[in-house]
Amino acid sequence: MAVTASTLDAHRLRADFPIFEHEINGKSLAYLDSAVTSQKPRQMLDAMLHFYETSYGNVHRGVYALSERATAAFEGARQKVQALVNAPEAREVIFTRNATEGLNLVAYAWGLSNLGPGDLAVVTELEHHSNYVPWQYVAKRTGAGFRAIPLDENGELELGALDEIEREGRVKVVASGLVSNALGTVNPVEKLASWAHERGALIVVDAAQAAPHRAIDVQALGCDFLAFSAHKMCGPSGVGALWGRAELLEAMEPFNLGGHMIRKVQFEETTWGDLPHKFEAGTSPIAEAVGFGAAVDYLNEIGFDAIERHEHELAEYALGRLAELPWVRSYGPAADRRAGIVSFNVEGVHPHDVAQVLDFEGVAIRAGHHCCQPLMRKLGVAATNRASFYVYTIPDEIDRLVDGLHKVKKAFG
Ligand code: C6P
Repeated sequence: MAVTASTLDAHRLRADFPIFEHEINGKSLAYLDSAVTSQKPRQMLDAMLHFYETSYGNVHRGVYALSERATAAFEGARQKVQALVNAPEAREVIFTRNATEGLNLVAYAWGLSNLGPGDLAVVTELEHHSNYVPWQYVAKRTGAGFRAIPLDENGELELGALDEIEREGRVKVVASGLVSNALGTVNPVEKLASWAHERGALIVVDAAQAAPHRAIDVQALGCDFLAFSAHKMCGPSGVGALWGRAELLEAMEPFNLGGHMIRKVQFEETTWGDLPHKFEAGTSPIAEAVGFGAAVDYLNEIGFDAIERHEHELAEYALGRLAELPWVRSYGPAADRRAGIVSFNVEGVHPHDVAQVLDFEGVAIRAGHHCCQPLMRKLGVAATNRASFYVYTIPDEIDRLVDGLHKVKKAFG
C-alpha cells in the first residue's frame, strides 16, 4: 500500500481488491456502488481464512485452547472497533448483524420502555429507512409523537424547524444519520446532540455511511448511540457494531433472548449477563467480527483523513463532470458539504434504464429510492441514480460513467 499521511494512491490500492481482476460484461469493472456495499481487500479475506484455518471455535463457551484463541481474536476485534470510534470502553461495543439491527436494538430496547404519550421521537427527512421506520413504529406502539426535521432546497437539514418541533411535545430522542446515503449530505450531528441533550433527550446516530469514510469520535460527537455495518467498510457482511453509553445500555432491557446473554435462568425468573453479552444472544458472527477487525486495520493503515480527502476530490470531480451534461439533474449540497456520493437523474429516462445501460459498459451504479422514500417524495421523484466512491475509486471510473450517460442519452433520445 503506497500512501502518505494525507493522500492515498487509489490505483495502487485497487491491486488489494481481487474483484478488479475480473471483467463484468466483457469490460473491466467500474464499481461506483460502494455505498450499498464495499469491495473486499485481500488483507481482510486472508485474515478470515487464516482465522478459520487456525483458530476457529465458538467464543466465550469453551475451556479448551482453541475456544480461548477464538475468544481472544473476537474480543481483539471488539477493541479495534472501540478504538475506531473512540469509545470509552470495549463493553459498550455490541456486535450486531448490521447497522439496521443496531438501530432496531435501540428503538426496541430503549424506545419501548422510555417513550409514551406526550413524548416525541424526532428523525430527519433525509433518514434511511433503518433509522426512520423503527422510530415511527415504536412511537406508534407507545403512543409517542413522531416528527421529521425537514430539508432545505440544498438537501441540508433545516435546523430552524427545531423550535416548532419542540413546541409539539417532549422531545425524548433524536435519530439522525451522520452522512446521507442518498445525497451525501454531512449532517450537523454535534449540533443536534447538544440540542437533544439540552432538552434531556438522547441522540441515536446512524453512521452506516460515515464510519467507512471519516474518522469518528463518539465522545466528540456527543452522541448516545452510534451504529454501522462492516460490509460497507471493507469488512464482511453479517456483522456490524452498535456503540452505546454504558449507563444507558445497562439500564436497557435486552433485545434478543436466549443463549449467552443470561446471568441465571430459573423457572421463576431469568437475569441478564453483563455488557456486551446482554445484547449478544446466540452464537456471534465470529469470523466476521475478526474480518471486521482486519478491515479496521486496513482502513487505519490508509488513514481516514486521506480517505475523506480522496472521496471529496472524487465527489467534486463527479459533480463537475455531471454539470457538463445539461440533461442531467444532480441532487444534494455542494461538494464541500458532502461525502463521496452523487445522486442524479437523466431527463426523461427511468433510473433503472440508466443503470442497465451503464451495466453493459461495466459501470455499476445504484438506481432506486435508496431506502429513503420520504426523501424521494421531498425531491419529487420516485428514484434517482447514485454513484458512490471509496478508497479504490479512480477518476477514470467517473469518466466511464459520463461516457455511459452519453450512450443512455443516445439510446433513449
Ligand atoms: N444503505 C444503500 O444506501 P445495513 O443494510 O443494515 O448494512 O445498512 C442499512 C443502512 C443504514 N443507514 C444508512 C445511512 C445506509 O446507507 C444503510 C444502507 C444501502 O445503498 C442500502 S439501502
